[in-house]
Amino acid sequence: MEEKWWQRSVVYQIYPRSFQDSNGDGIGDLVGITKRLPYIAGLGADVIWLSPVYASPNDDNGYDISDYRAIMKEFGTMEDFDRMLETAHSLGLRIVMDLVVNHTSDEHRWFRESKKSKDSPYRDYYIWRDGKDGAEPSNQGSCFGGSAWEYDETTGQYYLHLFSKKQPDLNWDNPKVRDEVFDMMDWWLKKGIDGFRMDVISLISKNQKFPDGKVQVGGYSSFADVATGPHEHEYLQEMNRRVLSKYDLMTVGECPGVSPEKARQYANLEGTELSMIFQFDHTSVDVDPKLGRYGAVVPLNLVRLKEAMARWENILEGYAWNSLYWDNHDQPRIVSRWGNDSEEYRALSAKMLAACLHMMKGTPYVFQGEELGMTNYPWTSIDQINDIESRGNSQVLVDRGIITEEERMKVMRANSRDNARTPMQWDASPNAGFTTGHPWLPVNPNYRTINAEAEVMDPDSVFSFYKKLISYRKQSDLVVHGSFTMLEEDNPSLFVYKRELGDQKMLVICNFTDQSVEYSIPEEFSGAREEIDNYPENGAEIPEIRPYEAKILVK
Ligand code: ISL
Ligand code: CA
Repeated sequence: MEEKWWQRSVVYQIYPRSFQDSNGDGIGDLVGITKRLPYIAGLGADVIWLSPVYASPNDDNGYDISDYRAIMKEFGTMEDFDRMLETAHSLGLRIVMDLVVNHTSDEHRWFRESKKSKDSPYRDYYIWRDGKDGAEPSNQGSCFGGSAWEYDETTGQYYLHLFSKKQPDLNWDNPKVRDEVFDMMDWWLKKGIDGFRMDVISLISKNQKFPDGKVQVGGYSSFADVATGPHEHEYLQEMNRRVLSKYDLMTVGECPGVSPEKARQYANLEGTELSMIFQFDHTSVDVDPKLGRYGAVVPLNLVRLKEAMARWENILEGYAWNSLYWDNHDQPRIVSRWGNDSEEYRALSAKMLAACLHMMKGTPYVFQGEELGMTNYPWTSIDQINDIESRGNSQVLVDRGIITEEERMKVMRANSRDNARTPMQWDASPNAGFTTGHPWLPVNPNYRTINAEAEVMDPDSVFSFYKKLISYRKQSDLVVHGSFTMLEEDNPSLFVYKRELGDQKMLVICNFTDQSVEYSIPEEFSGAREEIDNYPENGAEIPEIRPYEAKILVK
């Protein structure tokens, strides 16, 4: 099969609110992004995934859209957008927009019309139901805590919202909704954008009978019980036929609840649906199965992580293209999560994690600040947290007496989505050079030592190591197309894998612990040359793998 440009690309995700403020209001904006594009090009990434910049009342920071064809006021104007896109293209950077069409904002015109009466032409754009015995139509819970149904007095019915009550779910079974969405996508594509990252796209088709599901710790059943089918492939193929196939795009679907077997269809190599998808198996390995992400902090079990990563590589091979990520705006910072953010090991472990991910098969994603080894924030009070998901879900658990306030803050420090959302650390000046005003979310106090200005200059920095990995990957057919084999599956400390293409071979060895680990390399790699190592000098030699060491050998 012919290579697609996005198979050799590395994607850099921007969370616009926290990237770069240009006018001192404490909120990142498009003019700020435009100014920083050369930094991204300098890293070597060639695609930008831009989290939502559309008009929004910001109940969920832009994932609640009130007008798909307008720019959020705080972020700037459509002229700013056009200039940003043009500048990006002139630097060789492509821009992929976030497409949030499982739901809109309740302030979107369609929903305001839909609410007015049962015979509104927009009524069936959303999902309305009568109550059952004076209560919600079913026991489905919202992802942000509480019921997924909200009662509306105007017509005495409930509407479905899998996320906040300000994010009513669109009814994709209505062909008019699909027409509207496809028109809007086409409108953006005509402007010259290079693709879409599709928010929770695996949830667009629901079992509209809404049977009650098994009650979870928050008191409601999971959205997954009703929101995975039966028409999602039909709708994506229609989208592909009517819109995507007319352009040369990269598309990536965010797909909670989707198995690698199903991903073979979503991201099939024939290209009838999406280029690739984001999976959640590996990010779930440290989530407590009963208490969930906001009920407990669970240490990493490396064997489980390897199992999840290998399963996706193996099952997709020959059928679909994989995506590779540790971080995004919904996840805590990877160096604090599965590395070690102490002064001694922060940089080393951040580099080890990078090497581990970037030499695997698939398109790697870097979330802003990950390339600097930015860390979680030391939250001390719930009042500092803005994120609707971690606030809402942890509040339910506190109210139900499942966790204490103290445990709640421990969970926030480990797992809150706001860990990823603190402002980008550009330099050692006040507020890390993010804003001259008051930042909307606090800047991590470690910005004086961890910042882009310092790291870009330093050949041994986390930034320089990412740059090295990215440029290595770009020129290596072995890394882009080689087969993947996990080795040492049961080793609790080392993540080891092999890549092969023709007579070329690569061995990647990563130590996830702060102890030295003995390891003898397989015979087929004897005499292999060391391509990349995250330790500055070559002290110890195999069979000793030093704390958080990453070694890449090629033969
Ligand atoms: O899996 C998660 C971590 O607990 C969730 O944050 C999950 O990623 C999310 O619920 C789905 O994500 C997307 O849709 C949401 C939005 O809040 C997220 O920021 C977005 O990435 C609703 O649009
Ligand atoms: Ca601003």
